[in-house]
Amino acid sequence: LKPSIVKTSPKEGQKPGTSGLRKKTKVFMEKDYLENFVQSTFTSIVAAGTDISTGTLLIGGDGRYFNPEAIQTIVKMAIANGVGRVWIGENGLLSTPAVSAIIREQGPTWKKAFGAFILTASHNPGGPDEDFGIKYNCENGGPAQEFLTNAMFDNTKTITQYAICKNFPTIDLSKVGATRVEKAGLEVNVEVVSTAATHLALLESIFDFPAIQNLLDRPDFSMVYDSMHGVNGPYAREVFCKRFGLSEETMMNSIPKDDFNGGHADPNLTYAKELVAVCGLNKQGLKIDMAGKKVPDFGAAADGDGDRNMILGNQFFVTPSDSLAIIAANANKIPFFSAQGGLKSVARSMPTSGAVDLVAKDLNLSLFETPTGWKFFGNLMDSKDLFGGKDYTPLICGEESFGTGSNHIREKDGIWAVLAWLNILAAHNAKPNKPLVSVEDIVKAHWKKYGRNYYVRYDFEGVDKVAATAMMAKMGEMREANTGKAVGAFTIATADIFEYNDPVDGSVSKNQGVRFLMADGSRVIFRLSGTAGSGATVRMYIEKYEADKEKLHMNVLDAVGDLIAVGLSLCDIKTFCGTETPTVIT
Ligand code: VG1
Ligand code: CO
Repeated sequence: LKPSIVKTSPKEGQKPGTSGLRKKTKVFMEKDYLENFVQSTFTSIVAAGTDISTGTLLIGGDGRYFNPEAIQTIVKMAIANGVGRVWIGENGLLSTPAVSAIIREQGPTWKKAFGAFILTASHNPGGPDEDFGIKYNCENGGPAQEFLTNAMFDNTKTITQYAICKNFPTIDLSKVGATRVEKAGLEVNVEVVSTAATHLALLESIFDFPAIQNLLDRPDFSMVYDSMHGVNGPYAREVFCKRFGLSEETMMNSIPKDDFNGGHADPNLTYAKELVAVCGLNKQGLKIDMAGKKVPDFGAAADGDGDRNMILGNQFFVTPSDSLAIIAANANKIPFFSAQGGLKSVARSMPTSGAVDLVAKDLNLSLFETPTGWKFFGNLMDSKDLFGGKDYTPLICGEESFGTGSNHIREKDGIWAVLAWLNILAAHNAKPNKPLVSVEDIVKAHWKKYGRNYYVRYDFEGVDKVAATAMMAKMGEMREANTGKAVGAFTIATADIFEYNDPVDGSVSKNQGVRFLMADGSRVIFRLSGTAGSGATVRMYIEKYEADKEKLHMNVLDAVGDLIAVGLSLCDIKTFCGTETPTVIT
C-alpha cells in the first residue's frame, strides 16, 4: 500500500461553479485532470482542519459515463492521502440527496463521514462527448462553502504532485460489503453500501406513509414518476414499487444509463417531454387534446443526480416557485414539521418568485433570500444563533430551477418534494368517499388566497462567454442611469447587482445577478449560469404578481409578454450575443 507521489502541473479552469466542477467528460479523462482536482480538495480540507484519518469518506455518483473509473481513482488517492475508511454507493450510484443523508447519519456501527465526493454534472447531458462533474460535500452534508471551493481552486493553480496507491485492489462496486486491505501495519476499510437504504429510512420518518398509501390505493388516483435514466430510478422503485406496491408501469425511465439514454436529464417542460406528453401537456405547459386517453393524476420527474423535481397534475404544471410556496403553506400536514412545532422559516434563491414570501408573511415565518445554489441554505440550517439558540429549526428552501428541500439534509431533494406533494394531496383527500381533490385544485385555491406570481425563465445556452460577460457588465454599469426610468408600461424602481451578506458567518457574495425591480413589484433578473460545462448560458428571469381574482388563470406567456419584451430590450442580448430566441423556456 505504499503511496506513489506523481509529479503533475496545474490545469486551466478548475474553478468549482454553482455546484462543483463541470467539464466535458473528455477533459476529465485527460491525464492527471481528475487527480489534480481530487488532490487539491484533500489538501484544502486537511488545511481547513478536517481529520481525514479517523473519519470516513463517502463516494458515489449519478452513474454517468466515467463514473466507475473515477471512483476507483478517488479510492486509491484517498488511501494514499491517509483516509482510513471509504464508503462507496452500490454500483457506484448515490443520488446527491442520499449522499447528504448518509454523511449526516450517525448509526451505531458506522463511523461518521467527514465528507463526500459526488461524481455528477447533475442535469447536464452525460456520455463520452458530453459532461462530467465532481463536487465535494462537507461534514454537515452540504456542498463545500465558498471559502473552501476558493481554496481548492487556489490549490489547483499551484499543484506540483499528487499521492496515489496504484497497487490498491480494484473494488467490486456491485457487491455490498467490506474489503479490508492490510499491509505493513496499515489497515484500510472500503465498504460498498446500499444506494437507497439510509435515505429512504429518513424519508419514511418525515412523511405520513400510511396516508400516502391510502391515497395511492384509491381507484380514482394514479401517478407516474420519470427518473429520466438518472440515479433516481433505484430510489423511486424502492419507494413506490417495493414499499407502496405500485406497478412497474408507474416508473418511467427508471434504469440508470451512463448517457441518460442520449437525453437531457433535466426535469422541465422542455426536456422531460415524454412525461409532459403522458400528463397531457405541451412544452408551454398548456393542455393538449388527449382524445379520451386516461391521464395520470400526478406526475413527477427527477434530474440526473436526483436532487431536482418537477411536479405535474392531471394536465397541469406546477411552477417550482409555486410548489415551494404551496409546500410551505401546507407544511403542517407533514409530520416532520408538525412534530417540531410547525414550520418556522423559509428561504428561496433570489431569482425564485416571491410566492413563498406571501406565505411567510401570512404565517409569520422568517424569510431568507440567498444567491443561486444550495450551499447558501446550509449555513442558515446549521445556525443556532439565527433562531434563538435552538438546535433545530424547521426550514423549507427552494429554487426556481426545480429544486426544493428542507433541513432534513443539506441538499435539495427530488424524491422528498414528490413525497411532500403526495403527503399534502393525501391530507386534502383524507375524508373517504369524496371526489378527488386534485393538484390543480390545490394550486388554484392557493392562488385565490395569495394571488399568483406569474413566472417564466428564458435560457440562452451556448452563447459566447466574452459577449455575455460584456452584456452583464453593461447592465451593471447602467444601474444608476436605469433607476427611475420608464420602460414600456413599467417603471424601474431599483436596478442593482445582487449581493448577499450571509447572516450566519458574515461572508459576502458579490455579483450574484443584475436585478430590475419594477415599481409594481414585477421583477426582471439576469444571471450567467455557473454550471455550464463549456461556453456561457444567460438566464433571464421574469416575474409579475397578479392579485386580481379575474386574472388568475391566464396563459403565462400572455400574462408576462410585455415584461419579456422589456427584459429583452434592457439587456440588448440581440446586439451582444446575436440572438434573442431562448433555447429553453421553463
Ligand atoms: C443551476 C440552477 C441553480 C442550481 C444549480 C445546481 O445553476 O440555476 O438554481 O442550484 O444549477 O443544480 P446555474 O448557475 O447554472 O444557474 V444541479 O441539480 O445542476 O446540482
Ligand atoms: Co441536480
